[in-house]
Amino acid sequence: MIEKELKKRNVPDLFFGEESVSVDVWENSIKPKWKDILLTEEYGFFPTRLIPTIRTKLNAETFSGKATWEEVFFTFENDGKTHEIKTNLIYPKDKTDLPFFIFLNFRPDVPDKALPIDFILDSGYGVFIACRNDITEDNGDFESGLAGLFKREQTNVEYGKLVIWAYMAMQMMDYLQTRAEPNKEKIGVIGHSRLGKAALLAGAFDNRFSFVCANESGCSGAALSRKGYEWAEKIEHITATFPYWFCNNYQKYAKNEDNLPFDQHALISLIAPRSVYVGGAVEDTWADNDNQFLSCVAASKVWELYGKKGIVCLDRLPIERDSFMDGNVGFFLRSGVHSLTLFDWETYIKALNKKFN
Ligand code: GTR
Repeated sequence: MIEKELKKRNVPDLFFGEESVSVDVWENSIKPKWKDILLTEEYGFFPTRLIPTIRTKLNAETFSGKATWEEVFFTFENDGKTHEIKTNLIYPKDKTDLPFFIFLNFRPDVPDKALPIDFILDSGYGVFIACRNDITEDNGDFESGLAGLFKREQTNVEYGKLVIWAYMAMQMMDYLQTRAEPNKEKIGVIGHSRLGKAALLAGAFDNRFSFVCANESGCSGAALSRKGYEWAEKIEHITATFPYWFCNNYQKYAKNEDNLPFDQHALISLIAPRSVYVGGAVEDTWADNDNQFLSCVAASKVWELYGKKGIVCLDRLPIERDSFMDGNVGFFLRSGVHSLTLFDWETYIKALNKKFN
């Protein structure tokens, strides 16, 4: 049944029609092509990697004495302009070898009332948080914030804001490499919705992320764009409301999905053979859960190429409370609405504990 559903979408073949592809051919020839297509047609190219100056400040508040909380300030300088971003590093006290989340968050608050920090710390995970608007404002202004440091040419392939958020996640990854607390093989990235799209982008373009949690990332995130339901978000909606998340070329595909030279399974496939977990909520129909799931299914063949399991699921479209989290590509569909909840964190951490055991 899943095959039939996928056939209806007629998404481009990840191997460009080649029958027997080796890991070497995938990594050295096919994967770079997909990267180029996705950046050219959808997200825009990443700007130059800057080397920030970093200072840290130990915070007195320590989450009931069980955690260390440091504020980490990244100062970026380019072309005579500077921008400072405050991030928050919170981890179980006096511990090393920790798995870590780089978390792209909507809000700057610490503690953030929507973040189950106790649960994360008690599970033995560290979290390194940056707020989207501190990185670069979530609007069409490319003159301020991190986006404002680069000379943005007026071309159709210049980065949108999703790329800038992903860029910051990579910078945070650079910094975590210099720290003793994280286990460098166990650092991943998590984001919800638009920041789930950015998390996928970061994981797809930086192999150091050992996992990606893309919560309800939907249109232009995990969800296939072809044959979206009438009630779900489509390229025509997202490019009208949030044109600045993408490069200009993406506009060409509004109401024109069938002519996309890619689909979102290509983005997911770039994460192979690492782990990617896609979360959906049954009432979040705007994010098109069937198409998020089918994208995971379509991407899975790249994991198989590495001799690894992609998604392990039933042969049907997902229903409420499904949890297909045993493979390296995971998908679950919880009850409720669009949000990053305690249940979501529990589900990701359970899968990660199994992966890392
Ligand atoms: C919506 C947008 C979605 C999703 C969401 C969010 O309005 O259409 O693609 O990203 O915002 O980020 O909360």
